[in-house]
Amino acid sequence: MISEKVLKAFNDQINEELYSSYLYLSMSAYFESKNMRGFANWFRIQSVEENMHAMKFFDFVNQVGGKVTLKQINAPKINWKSAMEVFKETLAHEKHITAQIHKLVGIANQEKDYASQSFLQWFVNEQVEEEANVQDLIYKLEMIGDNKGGLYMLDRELGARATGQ
Ligand code: OFO
Repeated sequence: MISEKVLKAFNDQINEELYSSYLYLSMSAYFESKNMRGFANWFRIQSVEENMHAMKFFDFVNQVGGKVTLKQINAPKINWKSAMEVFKETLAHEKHITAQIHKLVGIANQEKDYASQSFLQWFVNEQVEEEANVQDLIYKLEMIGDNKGGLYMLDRELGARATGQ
């Protein structure tokens, strides 16, 4: 049985993950409006993955006998100045999520909740990968600078991303 403290923190995290999904979908819409379909594809898949993260918490809470309580999802930002700005905000957002996951681990430790500690390890590892992937794309965008050909090539690369990558 999950403690009230862990349950509240996990329900809050479901909202964080759903907001992440909404934010990345908004970024996808922004790139669609700029006809940058590869970038739009990358963020659309990112959005689906965040929804899956929310569902992992959803399923876990149910499995351990807790009650999922959904809350309002805040409206995301809708406009950015450049692809670089989008990715810098994505990295900042992922760092925020990493900090939240680490807080959850701390709460699970305090509560001596071993099942939740084990469950959260997947997210700890996932965050390392997510931050590294976004940082890598920022380095590529830095290299590209104002070179439109480079941006076109990156758009093609991101267009090839399929679910689960
Ligand atoms: Fe982008 O990460 Fe969820 O947890």
